[in-house]
Amino acid sequence: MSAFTTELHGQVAVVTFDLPGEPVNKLTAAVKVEFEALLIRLRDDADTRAVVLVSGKPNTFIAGADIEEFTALTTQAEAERLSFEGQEMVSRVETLPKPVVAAIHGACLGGGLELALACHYRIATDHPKTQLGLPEVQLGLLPGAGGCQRLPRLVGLRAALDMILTGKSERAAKALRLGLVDEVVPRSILLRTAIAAAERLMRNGLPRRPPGGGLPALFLDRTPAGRQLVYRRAKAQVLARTGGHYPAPLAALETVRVGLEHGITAGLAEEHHAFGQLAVGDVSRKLVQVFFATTALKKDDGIEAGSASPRQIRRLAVVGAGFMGAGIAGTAVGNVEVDTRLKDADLARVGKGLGAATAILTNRLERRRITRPEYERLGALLSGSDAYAGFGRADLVIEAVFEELALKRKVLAEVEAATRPGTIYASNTSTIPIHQIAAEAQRPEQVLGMHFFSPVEKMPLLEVIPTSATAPEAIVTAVRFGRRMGKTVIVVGDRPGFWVNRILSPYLNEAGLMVTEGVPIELIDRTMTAWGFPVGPIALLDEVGLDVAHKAAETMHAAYGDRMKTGNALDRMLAAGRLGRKNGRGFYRYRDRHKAGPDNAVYGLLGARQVEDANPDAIERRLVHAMLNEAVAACAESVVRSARDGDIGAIYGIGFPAFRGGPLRVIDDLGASRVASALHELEDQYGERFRPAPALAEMARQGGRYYAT
Ligand code: 3H9
Repeated sequence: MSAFTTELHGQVAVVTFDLPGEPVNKLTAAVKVEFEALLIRLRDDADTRAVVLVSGKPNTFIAGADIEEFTALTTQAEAERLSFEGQEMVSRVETLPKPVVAAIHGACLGGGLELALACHYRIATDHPKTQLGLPEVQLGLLPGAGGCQRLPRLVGLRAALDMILTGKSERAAKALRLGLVDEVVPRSILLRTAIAAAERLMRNGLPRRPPGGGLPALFLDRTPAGRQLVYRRAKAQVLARTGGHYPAPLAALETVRVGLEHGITAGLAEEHHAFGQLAVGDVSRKLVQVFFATTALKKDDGIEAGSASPRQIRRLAVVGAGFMGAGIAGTAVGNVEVDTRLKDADLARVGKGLGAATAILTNRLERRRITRPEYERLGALLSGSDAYAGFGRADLVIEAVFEELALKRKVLAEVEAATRPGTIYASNTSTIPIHQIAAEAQRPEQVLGMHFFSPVEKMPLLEVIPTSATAPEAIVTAVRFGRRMGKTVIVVGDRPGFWVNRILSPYLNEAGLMVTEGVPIELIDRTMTAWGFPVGPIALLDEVGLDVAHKAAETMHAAYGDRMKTGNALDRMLAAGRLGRKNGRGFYRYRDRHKAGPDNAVYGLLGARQVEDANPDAIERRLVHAMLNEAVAACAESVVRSARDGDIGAIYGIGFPAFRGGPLRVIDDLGASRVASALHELEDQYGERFRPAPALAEMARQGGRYYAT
């Protein structure tokens, strides 16, 4: 079946791209062949004087090259050829002797945007689903179909680098401001406007565009010295952001540079060469696996497919208006547009919570993500109370009160009394097992956990935790609701700490122990950020709050015994009134809530003397292996349903370096026996907490792996 259909409107051929049997349009090898043949026909057809390219899919223009084809690439030469052929196809659009107009509605990404860039005119709809971007670096690649060449020429060097090096996409309004599209229209008139534009170009010739980038571009984009400055700054920013672990943005920067300094032919050659190298590299392989795992999770409801249907959530209630509760309320209102009631014990707290929830919307308004009328409309969905007024109408209640079992049980009982029998109750606990919270519940089948991460509006993960009594309908409802909040959702087992905090606990404990041994705080953090974590473990403790971390550590110790025993670092820090960033005193010093260097007074407080010759390799080995070992133990207890869920949970929940693919991929890459023998050595040196989990020893014996490939 054909991917393209053509219909003549006067002398304008409207080409509709609708890849049969696929949810999105993508540029597969077969599509490229068909499209090139179509271009020749259009060129030779005397009745056609202009072309409009439009998509037949509901929410995608073109999602880019077919990422699945990348997984079949085995050699650099093959990958180079794929990019070269993409460049050729796109060039044929640009050099078609008839104007081509791209009529863009929905995602216009990667190769899709590169194709649109080669068209002679671009019109986009003002719909939020319309996003234009070059996300290739997020897959460890660079735009390989001419995007590194055409984008800077169209929008200016700085704006192009901002898009290419981060992979972020832009909505239509911003795209118009950048000069990336020529017009923005409502969806209802997209086709009509595109045909009119094609007729105009047919009559008047191609538009002349001023070079992009505005006034500052006069120096920065259009003089060699200015551009050198931009390249240098961009490189420094990339290195600061990626720690040098991701080769793609640097290769993209070099490709853009070659293209602008030595001409488009040299640029295209550099582009397909670099694409070839990156596509068969380990980082890209890992990031592509992460992409497919994330996509698969979008369809996984955590229950046997079809065994229950999600309930509609028209009203949400959140108990606890602290930082987490307010974050949940603000994100739910902003993303799901659901009527939300925030409750706390007194009106002062409720007011503060409503303020914090509204700040999430204000931030979106300021960043022009929403309009003023949308802001007003969303704000009106938020309300607050110091009683359970209105809970009788809630479909879902999320509890986000202090992490204390007795309090959580009390709130559950109060909510059950104030709600209808069908209301789902979710606890946002970070460590306490849900079955303990639900032990006295009247309707245990409606109770589960929804563990959000802080700050809620930014962190991409949600753990949904059913108990053995939770009804499948409640599970699928919570999963779907979390997804509508914009989260990647994993359904995890009801064990203390669930998945993310379970594997984080021994890692943080070990870091705390190191400080009591006198290992420099900054060295510990620097070692782990160099390994690829976004923040080091000690800085993370300060961020989380030492009181919160201490509470969680106690729960974990009680549940798992000495393996999770904490040193006395947190006790002593708390006794000295140090709560971390929130009160400006933690392992680090803070000035105006900004980190201002490690606090050397901490060593005295912990009775430690700073070690002069601490070895980063040893630090890394201890910390990484503590986490890997716990990941194996938790997997063996079926805390996660698959290695995929475990790795995605670690990447999105704690920022485990994505280029390593997740802790379970790391174990596969190193080999279970190597991990086990490193743990044996650590056990000899530091004690039983490093004893390899029985499941790891078993894997080591059998040569077991988590993934087949
Ligand atoms: C590129 O273009 C390189 C060029 O520079 C070089 C050329 C030479 N390929 O996410 P969804 C599948 S690199 C293959 O659930 P949504 C997806 O796996 C590419 N498959 O929908 C899923 O499959 P299934 C740069 C793709 O509405 C189904 O479509 N482009 C691709 O939530 C539905 O996806 C990107 O990185 C693809 N390109 O979101 C964009 N795209 O149903 C990647 C989607 O079998 N894609 N699929 O599980 C996205 O960001 C989102 O999918 C999109 C839709 C926003 C488009």
